[in-house]
Amino acid sequence: SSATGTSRTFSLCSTSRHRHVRDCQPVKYGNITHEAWPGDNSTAGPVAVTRTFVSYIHPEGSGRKVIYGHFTFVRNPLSTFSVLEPGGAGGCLAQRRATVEETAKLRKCLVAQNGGYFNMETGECLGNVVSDGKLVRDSGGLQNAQFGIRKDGTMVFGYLSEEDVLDQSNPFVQLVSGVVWLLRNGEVYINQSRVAECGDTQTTGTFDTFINVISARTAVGHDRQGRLVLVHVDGQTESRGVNLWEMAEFLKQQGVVNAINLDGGGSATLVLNGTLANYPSEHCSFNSMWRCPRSISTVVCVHEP
Ligand code: M6P
Repeated sequence: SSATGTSRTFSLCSTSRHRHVRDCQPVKYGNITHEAWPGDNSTAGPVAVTRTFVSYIHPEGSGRKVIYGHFTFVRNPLSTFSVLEPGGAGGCLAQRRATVEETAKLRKCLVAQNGGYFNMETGECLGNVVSDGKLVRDSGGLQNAQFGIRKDGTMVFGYLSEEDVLDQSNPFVQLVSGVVWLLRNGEVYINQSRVAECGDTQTTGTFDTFINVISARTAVGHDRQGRLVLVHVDGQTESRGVNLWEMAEFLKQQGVVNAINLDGGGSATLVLNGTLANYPSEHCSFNSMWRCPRSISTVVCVHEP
C-alpha cells in the first residue's frame, strides 16, 4: 500500500509493459539468494527496548533535514516475535483490515508495527505470511524481499522460491514480505532489489518513484548480536520522511546488518504497550486536523515469550 488517496493498483499495468516482464514472474523452485543469521537466544533482561530518535540526515544535493522515529531492539526473537494476521487468526482469509492497536491487543504485544503490503481495495494480504507456525499465505514464489524466522531460530532475509517457503525440514515459523531488500550484509542492496523484485506489490507509483519518494517508512532487520530490529521513520509522501536510499543508509549507520522495507506511507504505525506512539500521515476521516492510524493488514509484534 503506502498509496495516496484513491488507489493506483491498476494504473501500474500500463507502466509494467515497459519493464522486463520477468520482474513479477514467480520463482517456484530452487535456492535463491538470501542471508541467514542466528537469532539472539538470551533469556535475561527486557524483551524489547524501544528508543526514540530525532536525527539530522544529509539528503543528496541539499543541506540537512530532521527525521523522527523509533528503533526497537528485540532479544530472543524466536520466542518473542510474531507476524500477526489483521484482527487475529483468519484475518488474511477474511481480507480483514484492522488498526495495529486492535491486532496488537489480541496478542498482548509490547511493541507492534504494521507489517506486509496489502491490496488497498480488497484488503487482501500480499506476499508470504507465516504466523506462529501457521502458513497463512503463499505468494506462489513472487519475488519480493522476505523476512522470516525458522523453527531453529535462524533469521532469514532476502529472496525465497515457493519451494523454500514450503520446505518442512526447518520450516518458517514466522514469515512476512516487504518490498526492497534495503541492506544485505551491511551494504545497501537497493539497485539489486530494483532488478530482482516485483515492483507492482506497492502502489505508490512506478518502482523507481516508490524508491525515491520521501515518505513514512518501516523496516525489519537485525544487528550483529542477532537481535531483531524494528524501525519506523515518520513522514508523509512527498513532504516529510525518507526515501529508501536514506532509510538504508540510516539503518547501516546504526549497525543494522540485513533489513527489508515493510509497508509505509499512511500505513506506517508504531504501537507501544497498546498505545499509538508515532505520527501517522493518514488524516482522520472526521476531521483532517487530526491524524489517525490506518486500518492495515498484517502486524509485526513483540511479546513476552
Ligand atoms: C491518503 C489519505 C490521506 C493521508 C494519506 C497518507 O491520501 O488517507 O488522508 O494523509 O493517504 O499517506 P501518504 O503519506 O502515503 O500520502
